[in-house]
Amino acid sequence: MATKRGKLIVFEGLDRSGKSTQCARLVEYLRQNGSTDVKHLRFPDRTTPIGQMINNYLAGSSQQEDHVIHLLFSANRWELAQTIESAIAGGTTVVVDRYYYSGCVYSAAKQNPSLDLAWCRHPEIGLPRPDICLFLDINAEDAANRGGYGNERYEKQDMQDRVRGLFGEMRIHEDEKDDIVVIDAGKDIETVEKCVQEAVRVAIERVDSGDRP
Ligand code: Z5A
Ligand code: MG
Repeated sequence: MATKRGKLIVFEGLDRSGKSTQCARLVEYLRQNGSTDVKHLRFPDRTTPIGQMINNYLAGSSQQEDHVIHLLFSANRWELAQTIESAIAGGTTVVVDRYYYSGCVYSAAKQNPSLDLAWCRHPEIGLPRPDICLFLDINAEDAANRGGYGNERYEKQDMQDRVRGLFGEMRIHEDEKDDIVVIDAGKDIETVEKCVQEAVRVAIERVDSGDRP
């Protein structure tokens, strides 16, 4: 029998929505209960030379022009595109903490007139398409209850408010809406985890039954 292809599962959402927490839990769950290998990635991948430039920018120790840093974030995904494709083709499921959705909304939130969502989406075209993007949705009050922001460049309230609005636009966009499942991330960690597992189960079945190429 032919090996089933792996799936590409993406976590997205605002800061402190619980992406890294749920990503790690899902990887563990799939490793224990799934029948495939699982690869865990996160973007930005700060370990590559491009990722180190991004890290320095986020930490505030270097400056980058808005379009340049946008393209570096995108390049950081393209660096791993072939790895993701090969893993999936070989039957390994890939779980990713942030993807091009973050890439688009954080850049567009800067309000640079020549850096709107459409411009930001362009360099991401052709990246492996997620089988599901789990959007962890949290309101401002619940997010605030999870503690203050860190010291990185985008961790400011006005930026986060614009990011929230742009994520809202992206979630309903014609090109994205079929891939996105919204999860109420304001619930406790275990409840969110169960919702994630159920949404992933449905997505995996859809791929395996041929409903999604
Ligand atoms: N960025 C960009 O501009 N362009 C791009 O292309 C990409 C990213 C990919 C760094 O990202 C920055 O890069 C980010 C976007 C920009 N800027 N900002 N702002 P990052 O992924 O490295 O950011 P992070 O440090 O991982 O933080 P985060 O993603 O904001 O957090 P999170 O992963 O969503 O949350 P968490 O670490 O899982 O949980 C946060 C806390 O809440 C923690 O104490 C948990 O224990 C707690 N938690 C989690 N879930 C719950 C529930 N359900 N209830 C109560 N408490 C909870
Ligand atoms: Mg995180």
